[in-house]
Formats: sequence, C-alpha cells, structure tokens
Amino acid sequence: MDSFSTAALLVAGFLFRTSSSHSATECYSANGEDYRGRQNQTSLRGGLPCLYWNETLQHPYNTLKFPNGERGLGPHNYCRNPDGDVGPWCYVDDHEDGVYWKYCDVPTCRMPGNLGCFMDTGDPPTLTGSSETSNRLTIERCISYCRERRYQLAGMEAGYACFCGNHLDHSLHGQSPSTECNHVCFGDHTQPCGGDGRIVIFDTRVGSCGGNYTSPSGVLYSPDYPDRYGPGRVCYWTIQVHGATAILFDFTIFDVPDWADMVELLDGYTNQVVARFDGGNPPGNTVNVTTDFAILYFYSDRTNEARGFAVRYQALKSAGGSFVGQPTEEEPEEDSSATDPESEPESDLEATTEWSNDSLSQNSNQVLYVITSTPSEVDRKVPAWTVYAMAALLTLVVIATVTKFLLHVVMRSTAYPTLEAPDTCGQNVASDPWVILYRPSTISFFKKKLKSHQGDLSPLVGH
Ligand SMILES: *[C@@H]1O[C@H](CO)[C@@H](O)[C@H](O)[C@H]1NC(C)=O
Ligand SMILES: *[C@@H]1O[C@H](CO)[C@@H](O)[C@H](O)[C@H]1NC(C)=O
Ligand SMILES: *[C@@H]1O[C@H](CO)[C@@H](O)[C@H](O)[C@H]1NC(C)=O
Ligand SMILES: *[C@@H]1O[C@H](CO)[C@@H](O)[C@H](O)[C@H]1NC(C)=O
Ligand SMILES: *[C@@H]1O[C@H](CO)[C@@H](O)[C@H](O)[C@H]1NC(C)=O
Ligand SMILES: [Ca+2]
Repeated sequence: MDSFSTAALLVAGFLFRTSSSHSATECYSANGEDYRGRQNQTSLRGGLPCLYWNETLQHPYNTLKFPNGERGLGPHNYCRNPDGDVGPWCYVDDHEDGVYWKYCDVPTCRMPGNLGCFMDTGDPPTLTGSSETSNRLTIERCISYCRERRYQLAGMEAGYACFCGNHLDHSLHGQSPSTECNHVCFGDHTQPCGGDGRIVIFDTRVGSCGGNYTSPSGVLYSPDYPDRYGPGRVCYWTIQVHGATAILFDFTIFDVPDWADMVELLDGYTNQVVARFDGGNPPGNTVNVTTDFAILYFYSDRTNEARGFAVRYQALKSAGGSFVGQPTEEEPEEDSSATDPESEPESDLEATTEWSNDSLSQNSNQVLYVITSTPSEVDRKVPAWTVYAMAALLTLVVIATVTKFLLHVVMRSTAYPTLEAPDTCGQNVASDPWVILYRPSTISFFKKKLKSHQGDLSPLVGH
C-alpha cells in the first residue's frame, strides 16, 4: 500500500488535461439515454444508416408504441437509447450479417467526466494505481473506490475490473470508439464498463459528495452519480470563479422525485438561498446567481432515493469579459489543489514507466482468475509479497477449481439454449469457464434478453 500512497502523493500535482473539450456534449447520462442529437448512422466513418423509428414496426421500439416522442423516438432515424441499454443505438438493415440493431458511436454524446474509451494492453497498463474486480461493479462503485484512495482517475474494464490512476498517457494508449467500451457493468446492466482490452476512464469527481470548483464552466453531479444517490446525503459544492459577475446554473438532468430531498443554490457570501428544488418543485429555467461565489447544496432523507441531477454552470463576466463563449474544458480541472496547471504538459512519460513496474498485475488475463473472489484479494500490495505468492497462487487455484465446477453447473442450469454463440463458447465451456464470463458474446446474453423482453424474439445481435 505504501508505495502506492507515495505514488499517489507524488502525482497529486499532475493534472490530467483531456485533448477534447466537452463543451459541446449532447449527453449527461452515462449511457446516452438523454441523447437527442441528430446522428443518423451507427458511425460517422463508414457506419450503417439507421432505420426510421416510424418504420420499425416489427421491432419493439417504434413510433407506434411511443407515439408522443417518448424516449426520444419520432419520425426520424437518429440514434437513441430508449430501452436503458449501455449506449445509443438504432435499427439497421443488414440482414446479410444477421444484424438488426447496432450501437452508434456518437462522439458528441459523452457525459462530462467520462474521459473516453482507451486501449489497455496491460503492458504497460493504462492506469497503474490500485485495482479491484467485482461481479457487482458499477461506474460509481469504481469511481468511489478510486476516490477513497485519492486517485483522480477511475477506469472500468470488461464489466468487472476497476483500475485507478492519476495520469493517462495518450501516446501509449490510443482512444477508441465509445462502442468498444460497451460491455455492461456486472452490477448494473444499463451502464457501460469498458471492454475487452478497452478501459473507459472517468474523473473521480463525478458523483462525489461535495467539491470545490473554480473553472469558468463545469458540470456537477449528484452524489453517487450515475448510480442512485444514497440515503441521508448532505453535500456542499462551492463554485467560485474570480472576476465573474454572475454564475448561471442549468439542470440538464433532475430526477429527485422525493419532496423530502432537495437541491439548493446559495449565494456563497451571504448564504442566502437563491433557488430551492425538490420533487414538487423541479427546476425550470436557468438559475442566475449574481455573484462570483455560489454554493450548491444537496440533502436526501432516509427513503426514496433516485437518480439525482446533473447541473451545468457557466460564469458570466460583464461587458468585455472573457469567459462567455470561450471554449472551456468542462472538466473541473482547476481544482484548488492544482497549483500550477500550465507547467505540467502531457509529458509524463517517465512517470508512467516508472510506476508501471511496481503496479499490480493489471493484465486482463490475470484478472480473469479472481473474478468471483473478494476485491481485497486483488489488492496484492503486500510487502514482501514473494512470501505469500505461493500461498496466494495455491488459494487461487483452489478457488478457481471450485468455482469452475460451480460455474459449470450454473451455466448448465441457466437456460439460454438458443442464444449460445457456438463459435466462441463451444469449446471454452469445457476448457475454461472464466472465458465465458469474460467474452463479449456472453455479455450480449444480457443484451439479447434486454432487447427481446418485449417480444422481439429474433436472436440476432450485432456489435
Ligand atoms: C442523415 O442526415 C443527413 C443530414 O440531416 C442527411 O443528409 C442524410 O441523408 C441522412 N442519412 C440517412 C441515412 O438518413
Ligand atoms: C417516417 O418518417 C419519415 C420522415 O418524416 C417519412 O418520410 C416517412 O414517410 C415515414 N414513414 C412512414 C411509414 O410513415
Ligand atoms: C473545499 O474547500 C474547503 C474550504 O477551503 C475545504 O475545507 C474542503 O476540504 C474543500 N473540499 C474539497 C473536496 O477539496
Ligand atoms: C444574470 O444576472 C446578471 C447580473 O444581474 C445579468 O447581467 C445577466 O444578464 C443575467 N443573465 C441571465 C441569463 O439572466
Ligand atoms: C520492470 O523491471 C524489470 C527489471 O527491473 C525491467 O527489466 C523491465 O523492463 C521493467 N519494466 C518496465 C515496464 O519498466
Ligand atoms: Ca429521499
């Protein structure tokens, strides 16, 4: 643990700067269910054209079933996520490949705080800090795991693995289309948790209970976002933008139906409440806090949790001001802890290689064997670990053997006889059941189920 705490401290001053700005994002949810943009093909580069939702009557999602624009459907062919899948998708006409729907790679649909989907070969690993695996992994669970350990970045891979770090080297780990990070989180099948050799990386400030923001614009999320906020939460965020005459707040998501839970915006100097929202009084218009210092307050009682909120803020400067309209990074990177942002360009190569050696075995293949074990067993930061290595290995072998047997039984008893993908699963069932859980084809069992739950019995699924 010590070497990692030290490493974390060493890099605490390093700032992650994304290459892309989210100022034009069209999504604030992790899975793009709020996407209402106009991309009408599965990819901007050589994608398939989407079918019109008013012409997909043989499928579960069409304008006949949702005639009033529910879930964003309408007489158009834009990518949507009407069924709580992990990303926007659309029906496509590609019967030759047996595909009838496909995920869309929508570059403009990435929630602020999601830094993107990256390659992770494990050599060197993309994020080199602590890690855990969990068959109940969600985005929030991984983020809070990393946040508790004071990391700035949290990455999810293959649906169940969580990696922490403070730095991401773009030159070593190229960015991938969002669709390659579309494996479901094992703990929440509506959230995307990376992919096979692909890691989706989040800023650990997403979903934190409180924080201090100083950049001219940004996005704040309710505690535990994108999971539901917990009971008994009391959180404060400060937004202080020097030189601003006003700060505008715009709630892009507000799902706080309980009248006993509330969100308040306060003048940071006088502590006067400027606006108060709850289930009975949701936000309508933009809120204008006419000072350079605002406080956002959130309270939840002991019952009736919900998804929470996403609120975008933008500081205004009086005539001649430089904030307004200026392209700004929405990541709240100018945190008070960051003393010298400009002196840390993206040249942290030495640091990366330096850390990669004392890192855990981050290779996905190795992680496979601890999938059903408790998270702490991955945390192999034991001093003099060589002493324990043999014992640990022995334990893992025993666990693996037992679980392999159990899983074998489970996989047999789970009745998905028509949904198997013989090419990928057939021989692996006998040789290594772990691969079954790991393979994308297995994960699409869930998807097949999701998309077919309204009576669409076609087993054809494409990626
Ligand atoms: C997609 O939209 C663009 C612009 O609205 C249009 O030119 C194009 O024909 C559309 N493509 C399909 C496949 O509908
Ligand atoms: C679906 O909507 C498009 C665009 O409004 C329209 O051109 C098309 O004729 C509609 N199709 C049907 C079957 O109504
Ligand atoms: C925000 O600032 C306050 C006052 O300076 C400090 O007490 C608090 O710990 C800070 N919070 C975070 C999350 O940095
Ligand atoms: C917010 O208040 C400031 C100061 O009163 C004013 O200049 C600005 O126009 C207001 N903005 C909006 C959108 O109401
Ligand atoms: C890790 O350390 C070993 C031996 O100290 C060295 O040979 C290897 O190149 C190092 N790997 C990395 C990625 O730094
Ligand atoms: Ca409540």
